[in-house]
Amino acid sequence: METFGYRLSFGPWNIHEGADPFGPPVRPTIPFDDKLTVYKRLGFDAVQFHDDDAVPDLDNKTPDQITEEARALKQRLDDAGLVAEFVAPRLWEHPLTVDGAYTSNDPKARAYARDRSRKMLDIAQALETGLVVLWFAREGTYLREAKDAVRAVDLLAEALDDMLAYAPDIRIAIEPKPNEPMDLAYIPTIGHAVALGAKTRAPERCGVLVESAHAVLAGLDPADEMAFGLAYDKLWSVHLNDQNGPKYDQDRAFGSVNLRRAFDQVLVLDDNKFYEKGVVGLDVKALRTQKPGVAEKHLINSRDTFLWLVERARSLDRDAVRQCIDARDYEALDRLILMHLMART
Ligand code: 3MF
Ligand code: MG
Repeated sequence: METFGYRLSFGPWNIHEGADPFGPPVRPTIPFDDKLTVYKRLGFDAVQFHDDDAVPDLDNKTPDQITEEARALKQRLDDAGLVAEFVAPRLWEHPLTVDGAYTSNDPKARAYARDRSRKMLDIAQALETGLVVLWFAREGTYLREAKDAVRAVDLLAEALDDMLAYAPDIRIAIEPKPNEPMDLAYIPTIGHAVALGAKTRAPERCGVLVESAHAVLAGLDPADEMAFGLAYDKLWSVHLNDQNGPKYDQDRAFGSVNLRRAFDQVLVLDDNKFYEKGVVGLDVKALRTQKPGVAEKHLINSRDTFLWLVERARSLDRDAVRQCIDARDYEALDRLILMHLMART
């Protein structure tokens, strides 16, 4: 498959059972080992992990056990010709994290978050990936008065500092999201994420991951969020997907809601040589209606849409674009882009 120099990844959570807040699973669980066989078959090179995707039940394991299991997984990835793109701590399911992890008002919860993050870093090191991702999940509130929002930023910076000191070779990419599961999150946009990194002991090792749907939920354009990260040389990963309006996080197949918005993301990534900088992750979920046995199509479709849009970006007539811009004829530019996307001349 022609991938135009890009490496592609997804996480095991992107093959899932289809449960939602109002209904149970609609597809059987696929064992992790079976999921691993999907990657190469569909042309993907890299796996994104939560810490407990890599080492299940890690809260009940010793550091030695965790490292041993992660090393065994590294061997299986090698055998399958795969690499780990990143590891992320799952800090939103344990009873102690009910009111947040790093920003919880409860010092016991904050200690748990620190220890769990260190275990996550041990796993990242055993899997030999230099990148970890922080999606802050419950680091926010339902009530503004329930937590101190100034202190929360300091607590987040302290948590980052602890990870940066514990693992001196690791880079951290913050994946912002404005809401869900919390009403309001403390680090809602790429600007906030870049600024938080700057507050740490090692800003050069702090970057960002843009998820398309999260930008749309924030009322922002995903391509501009990527552009902001690129301008600071901080865009280290992306979660491409799509999102119909500012509703719940839908993780729709890339380009399936707004093809032009998808094209604009590919354009900014490709024009800025993202293929030399990071892996393209697809954080997409199958529609709940999808039957077992055909529940990989969201990955295939997202992959193909991404690659076709790379082709569309590279074949765009840049002289014609320039002429429209020079003439300030944006109506003509609008038409040019739509005709190009529809492959009409
Ligand atoms: C939530 C997400 C997460 C993160 C993942 C890795 C479950 O909206 O997008 O996916 O991407 O936790 O950090
Ligand atoms: Mg994501």
